[in-house]
Amino acid sequence: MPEKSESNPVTVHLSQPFTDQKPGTSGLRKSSKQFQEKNYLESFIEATLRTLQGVSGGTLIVGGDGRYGNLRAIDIILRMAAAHGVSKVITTTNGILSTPAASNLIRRNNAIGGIILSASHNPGGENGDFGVKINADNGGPASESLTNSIYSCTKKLMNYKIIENSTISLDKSGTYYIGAMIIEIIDGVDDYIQLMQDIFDFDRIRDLIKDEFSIAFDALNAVTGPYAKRLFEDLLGAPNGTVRNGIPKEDFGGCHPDPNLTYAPELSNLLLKSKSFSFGAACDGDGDRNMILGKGCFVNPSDSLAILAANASIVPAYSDGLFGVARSMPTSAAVDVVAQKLGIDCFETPTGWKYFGNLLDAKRITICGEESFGTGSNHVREKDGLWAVLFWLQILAQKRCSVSDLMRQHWSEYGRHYYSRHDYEEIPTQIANSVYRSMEDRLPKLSGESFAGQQIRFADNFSYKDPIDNSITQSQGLRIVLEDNSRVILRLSGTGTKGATLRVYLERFVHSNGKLNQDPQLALEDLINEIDSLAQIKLKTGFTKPTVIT
Ligand code: VG1
Ligand code: CO
Repeated sequence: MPEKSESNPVTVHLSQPFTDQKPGTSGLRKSSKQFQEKNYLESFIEATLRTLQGVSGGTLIVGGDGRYGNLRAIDIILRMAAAHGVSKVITTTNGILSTPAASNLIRRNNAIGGIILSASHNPGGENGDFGVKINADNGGPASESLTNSIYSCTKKLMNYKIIENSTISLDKSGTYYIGAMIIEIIDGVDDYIQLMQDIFDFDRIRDLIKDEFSIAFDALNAVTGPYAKRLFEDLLGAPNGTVRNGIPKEDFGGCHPDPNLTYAPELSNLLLKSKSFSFGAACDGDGDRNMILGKGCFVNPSDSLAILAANASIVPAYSDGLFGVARSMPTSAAVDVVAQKLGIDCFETPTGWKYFGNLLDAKRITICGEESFGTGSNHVREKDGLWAVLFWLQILAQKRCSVSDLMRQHWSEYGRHYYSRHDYEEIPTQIANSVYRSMEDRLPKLSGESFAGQQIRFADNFSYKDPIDNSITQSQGLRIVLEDNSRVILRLSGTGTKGATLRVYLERFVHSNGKLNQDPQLALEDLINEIDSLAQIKLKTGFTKPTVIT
């Protein structure tokens, strides 16, 4: 084992503090170019290490989704962590660590937190995006108060501490030192696979796959490739080649690692057009999102959450029942109906996984999810793409039916929440703000007005009171709710890096005895048209149609 080295930290002085570093969704997400700028990453890491509790003497988890900038960032973080007296950093071979796997490592090792290098579903590479996600000691995304404290720190930061040390190669596992700090390089896949084996019945899934149930998984050249190969091909007996685009690449092979019908066209065509497989799935850049497809059938993420909740007793880890469930506000109420039938609580939170943390920690919920292809449970404190895929396979292994049959059975029992999200990406920020603000201004006057042939029951800007710590979060999205509980919601994205992204969420419930097999765009057509004429989205933005329709 290499000896402890004698290295003293050096202090690097900055000519001015950074101002452009307001962290968004639990971290900092900017262009790769911005992160390559002198002292930029270092300043944010310094502020993080000054703000996190227990840094001196603590253990930290570090890894990323393999995108351009990952290895450089890990090198800098290791040397800065050593300068700040961290006692141990656990990182992974080649720096590959998915977000849910990082969450698991934080929890298993009683770490003070984690630093995950990823801009999630944003494209990577020199011309793409990079990001630093900060996770707390419960394994979940940093709370708003933590990111705000980090931000305040960056604003007055005039220097940072780092140890000059040659770069430690992450090629293979082993133990190293920088100064007195231990660096443990482990295989980032092992602990995660173990966790999945503790939750699911692998034998049953293996039997399903053996019986000519064909699956295709698309890792989109991002972090889940090595995890998926181990799971599906090595352990569950799926043939070689089941995992497509399975080697993480720095630029994700030029693709946009966002698992939806627009950005995962190869897989979508295989399942929806040529109908070549019984089951298809994809995950995003850092492995926390999932898209589920059946032969000729796309599963809307809001429906996916409802189906997981309704069938949770099939999975060994949840066979004793669920404490409760939660969904983000724009997610459809399909899971609410399931919760009602199960007689458990259903919570409605703002967008972003961090809002589920308190409910999970307090054992008020077991399963939760978002319409943005995110589902997860109390096994970690992040959404978990591969966990969701295994959950689906476990249900299908038990029910032995097709994905589309399962969907139909679900709707005929619970009714169907027709749902769609329309994204308008890269709108000039000023225009997006003006669309949003003018709608916000009109909200108080909308109650009682007519909208798509109904009366508006209420219109507001969603605010949330956390049931555990009573903290209040305001302005989380404009909602228009109609008499029959149909909803139209408008939000501005917090994760984009170019211009602004406007999201329009549309939902309408149809009872189990109603029309259950329409195309969602048709079932929602009047809501789609009405919100466009009310908010004048196309007129003001010049877009003729949304960039992405889910
Ligand atoms: C989006 C999603 C949100 C998700 C967030 C982080 O945020 O809508 O549901 O939690 O991304 O996902 P926004 O503000 O762009 O709508 V990930 O996969 O980047 O951690
Ligand atoms: Co992600």
